[in-house]
Amino acid sequence: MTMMPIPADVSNLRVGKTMCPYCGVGCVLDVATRDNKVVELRGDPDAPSNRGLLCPKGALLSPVLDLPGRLLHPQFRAQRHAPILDATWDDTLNEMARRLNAIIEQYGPDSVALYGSGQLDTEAWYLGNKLFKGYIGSNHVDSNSRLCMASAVAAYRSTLGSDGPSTCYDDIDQSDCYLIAGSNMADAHPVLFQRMKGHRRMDPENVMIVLDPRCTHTAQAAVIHVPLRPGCDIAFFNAIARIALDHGAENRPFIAAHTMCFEEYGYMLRSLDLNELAEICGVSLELIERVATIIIRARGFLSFYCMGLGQSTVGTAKCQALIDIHLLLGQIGKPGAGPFSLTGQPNAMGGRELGGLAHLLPGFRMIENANHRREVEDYWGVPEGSIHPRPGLPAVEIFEALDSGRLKAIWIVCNNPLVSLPNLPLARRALQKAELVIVQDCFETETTNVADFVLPAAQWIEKSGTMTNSERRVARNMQLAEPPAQAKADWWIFSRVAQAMGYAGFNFESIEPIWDEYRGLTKGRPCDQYGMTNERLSAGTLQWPCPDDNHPGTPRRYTDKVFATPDGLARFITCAHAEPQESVSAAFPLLLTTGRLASQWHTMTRTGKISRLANQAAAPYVEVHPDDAKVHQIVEGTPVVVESVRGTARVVARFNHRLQKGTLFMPFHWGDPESAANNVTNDARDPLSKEPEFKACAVRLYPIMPSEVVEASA
Ligand SMILES: Nc1nc2c(c(=O)[nH]1)N[C@H]1C(S)=C(S)[C@@H](COP(=O)(O)OP(=O)(O)OC[C@H]3O[C@@H](n4cnc5c(=O)[nH]c(N)nc54)[C@H](O)[C@@H]3O)O[C@H]1N2
Ligand SMILES: Nc1nc2c(c(=O)[nH]1)N[C@H]1C(S)=C(S)[C@@H](COP(=O)(O)OP(=O)(O)OC[C@H]3O[C@@H](n4cnc5c(=O)[nH]c(N)nc54)[C@H](O)[C@@H]3O)O[C@H]1N2
Ligand code: SF4
Ligand SMILES: [Mo]
Repeated sequence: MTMMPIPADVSNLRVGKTMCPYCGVGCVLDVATRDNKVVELRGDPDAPSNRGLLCPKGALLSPVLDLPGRLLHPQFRAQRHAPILDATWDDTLNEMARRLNAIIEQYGPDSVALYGSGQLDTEAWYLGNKLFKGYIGSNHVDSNSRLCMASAVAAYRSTLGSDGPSTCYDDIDQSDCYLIAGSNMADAHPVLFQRMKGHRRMDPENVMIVLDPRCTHTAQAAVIHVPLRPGCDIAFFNAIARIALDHGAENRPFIAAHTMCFEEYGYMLRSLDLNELAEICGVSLELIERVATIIIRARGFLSFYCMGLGQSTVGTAKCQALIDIHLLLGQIGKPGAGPFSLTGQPNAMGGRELGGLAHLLPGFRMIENANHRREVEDYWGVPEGSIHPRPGLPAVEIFEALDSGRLKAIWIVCNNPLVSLPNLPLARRALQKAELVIVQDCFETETTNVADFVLPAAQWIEKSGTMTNSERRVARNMQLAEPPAQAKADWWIFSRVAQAMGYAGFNFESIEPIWDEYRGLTKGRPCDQYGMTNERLSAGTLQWPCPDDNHPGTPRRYTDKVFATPDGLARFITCAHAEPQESVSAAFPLLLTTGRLASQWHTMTRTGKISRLANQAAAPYVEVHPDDAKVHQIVEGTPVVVESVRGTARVVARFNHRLQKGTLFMPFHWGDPESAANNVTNDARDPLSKEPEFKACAVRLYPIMPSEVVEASA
């Protein structure tokens, strides 16, 4: 193990390992603190996920402990519109328990919801999920992962039988063909992208193909960029598969021995017209054929995908159509090959494992499955029937139900929905109408501003906890600083609220026994973490499945080609192209897509206050092609309105001649009610995954007249 250079003065020094709290790459850091200040920070050279590397967001974490706007005390309003006042934890816990219990008594358990996050550690999120599903009896427990990974989850389950990628980061070094589809890895998963670029320098044969309507930093580094029309991935994947069939490149022995439903898939592919598919995609058939030829010839075909596939009304089908190609070519369950969904948040994978979505229970169990409910009820020691047999409402529907009055109370944890949800006008109205809004965060946010209860949470190294990164690697974060003032770890808050509500089963004083309870529930499940004892996690990281104490962990799944379906066979799913739910019209002639910037993390509660990161993203803006700007009378650098049927965003116009004509791009980081991108975005959802269509909506664009600017700022 490489030791970190220790500062000369070692008095009061706390030294340890922790994960970066931002993206799902899961970089591990060596950190030293003194008196709750970071005195040393570097990427852990021994960590398999980052091998010492960090991106600027991770490298600039030190100031995070002292940023302004920190929540320091519990606060609550005596009634809905009374002023919010500081309170003690005792009073807050008692009053919150009393108000939650009163609502449950009056309207039933079905009237309360918990909205969690892929940024919560496993122990905390496990307790919140247990409290609501096992004790309160409400399955309205969902997460921002619904806005993010839900389509990938649904696609894995329907094709391979279980959620979670089959692949690992080491596959990067063994692949000769990367397809990056709907992911801007250069900005969103930078350390992984560095590793891919490094491998390509060593292996000139490796080809990197990027499928993205925009010419992103990722696309600029690729050998081939396919600038497809937004939303047309299924047509593209089906065209690749059809060309493979035409070349007789399908892997017959693999298909015969390890899959089902190939016939229907093959029949559909043969009924398609390649020229039509190319036209749908808006790229030449020659380009598609070139890509297909490279993929067919690859020894190891590795595909990476993220929100450009998932955040769509056909998000699940997009992911399925890509997995179909891997099954067609037998490019899965072997080194350097497989579909690799990139998780966005640091514990989005862990949140899925512990059942932090409205249709799930811990260990990838399903609410709808009576045996699964019974197993979990027995384990928790609650009476049969405690877990409601119907899945709860998914994220956006929770807010619709608050708006319609069906739900009365919401507890929002580690999440800033008044910036990150689509169709913000509806979300704002929903939280206005709710009878009780509880928000648990580390910082003041757009969402804490409207809360009845504000619960101050510890962040990052102010607590310990466990997280799973994109390659199923589980890591233990060490506490290396004390939370400020009254802030408390999320697991502590859940356990104390549950106790105040009168429930047994939540008497915890540290994370270790919570972890032990949780890992027992994964025993024998596809995401088995039973072998990951507290001792082993203190010494290093492990990849699931890891069924017993001596098991080394599993870098790659399905190497025996036995999939997680009941019969062990993977399923082809036949998918047809469909346009985004909203198409452009005379009134709304432009298509808006949204996404991220390298320097900012989501709603900017931390990265927006760290000057070296904030300087790179000064003000909210929309990117527009100069030709479209001319048509809509937009001058570069001037204020404009982006408007959809749902709302408007007032931002500055920036020209980008690389954008496809007819499309606009907005980063969604800024949450000011005037300028938030999500005032405009579409909350239409994929019918299978319930993930909303953040990546395409119809808008119009017009300049703000100078007189209006003066008025607005007066
Ligand atoms: N710097 C930074 N990094 C992050 C985050 C962050 O906020 N900031 N967030 C993390 C999280 S939670 C997530 S989920 C990930 C997201 O990571 P990504 O998904 O890589 O990021 P996005 O910018 O949302 O979208 C990716 C790309 O999808 C493209 N796209 C839009 N429509 C389509 C389409 O129809 N087809 C295809 N093929 N592409 C399309 C967009 O042009 C965009 O370049 O990033 C993680 N990493
Ligand atoms: N238009 C558009 N909208 C999008 C997307 C898009 O691509 N386009 N992407 C969507 C996706 S993929 C995602 S994942 C979401 C992300 O959306 P959110 O999760 O709502 O965004 P964050 O800013 O990460 O919010 C996390 C909050 O938790 C707080 N926090 C940090 N650490 C802790 C902790 O340890 N405990 C507690 N209690 N709080 C903590 C932070 O201060 C912050 O307020 O946005 C979605 N919204
Ligand atoms: S790549 Fe992701 S996990 Fe690694 S330092 Fe950057 S933001 Fe953190
Ligand atoms: Mo995400």
